[in-house]
Amino acid sequence: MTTLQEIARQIDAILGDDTREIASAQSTAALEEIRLRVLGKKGRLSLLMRTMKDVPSDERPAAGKVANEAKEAVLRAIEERRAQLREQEIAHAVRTEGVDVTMPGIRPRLGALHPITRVRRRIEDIFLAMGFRIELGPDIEDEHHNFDALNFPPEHPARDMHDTLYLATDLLLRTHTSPVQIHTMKKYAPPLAVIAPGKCYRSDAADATHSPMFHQVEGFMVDTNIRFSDLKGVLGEFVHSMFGYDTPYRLRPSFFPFTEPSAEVDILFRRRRADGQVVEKWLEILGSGMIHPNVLRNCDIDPEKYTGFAFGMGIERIAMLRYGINSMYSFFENDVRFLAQFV
Ligand code: 2U9
Repeated sequence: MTTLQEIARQIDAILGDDTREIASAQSTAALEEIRLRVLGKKGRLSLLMRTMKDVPSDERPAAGKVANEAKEAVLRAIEERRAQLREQEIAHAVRTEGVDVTMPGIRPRLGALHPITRVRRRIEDIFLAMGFRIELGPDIEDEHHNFDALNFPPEHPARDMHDTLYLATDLLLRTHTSPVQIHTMKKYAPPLAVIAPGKCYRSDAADATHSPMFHQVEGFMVDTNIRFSDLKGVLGEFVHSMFGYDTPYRLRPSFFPFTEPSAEVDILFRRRRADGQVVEKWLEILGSGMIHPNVLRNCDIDPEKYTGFAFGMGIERIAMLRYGINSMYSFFENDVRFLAQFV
């Protein structure tokens, strides 16, 4: 016969031994071992619970209560110790892994936009402000969109393999962004005011002023009554926004197959030499003209009803003038010492 007294004595022994062991356990694994030894299937307390049926029935409720309280006490002690151990582990990690949350961070090196991207966006902003919109097109074109529709005669030297990169018969890398404007005029009816920025390709060896891949922004405006004075007004506003309102510019007669009459735009460029003397020079920055009637016709626009002007510029050239860069190589070498100056 087991008595309440006997149960209570055994529980005292369990609590005495095990809570001491729990309090001094050195790891969570050791804690788990103790828990199993006491509360596991064959644990001391579990075995004791099984002797309850031998306790006289009038003492059984009290014996059960004592046993349950003992179980709670053991679990509480384990949880307490587990929390202590966790805190110690963190304190130890902070000490040995040398994490000092008060230390200043390492400043990451900032990336920056490529100077060609910066200048392209600046050009885009100026024309967007004047009501133009942006159209893009593929880098690969056919002869019709790159040459024929633009009024290039069949024997024009630009069509030569020496000047144009052909991928196959009648498949080439566009030599200017003009094909975008052909696509646009065929797709939409006037009035139109569009710029076409993008990459262009020519069969040129790389040197300080040439690159087989370069960037252009071309643009055009077509409506009833578009006149040469509209061309001059728009391009004058562009020159002033880009290079400053005190920059003198001039239009000089020129020739392009796709415009008639044609004009090149020069700006008066001022530069202070190392010896302090200011030198002034007229520099060509873009080409322009009234769109040739043949080009309008090729896009199913009636040249008797509509007129328009067009212009084109090399982004590299504008960037070189704006930043005082003297070689095209700088744009494509990707030397971080050069690029980091534009952050
Ligand atoms: C269409 C009709 C007309 C675009 C134009 C120029 C003059 C020009 C050069 C500047 C330097 C190319 O990058 S560069 O080598 N461009 O001089 N471009 S008028 O005229 C067009 C375009 C499309 C349908």
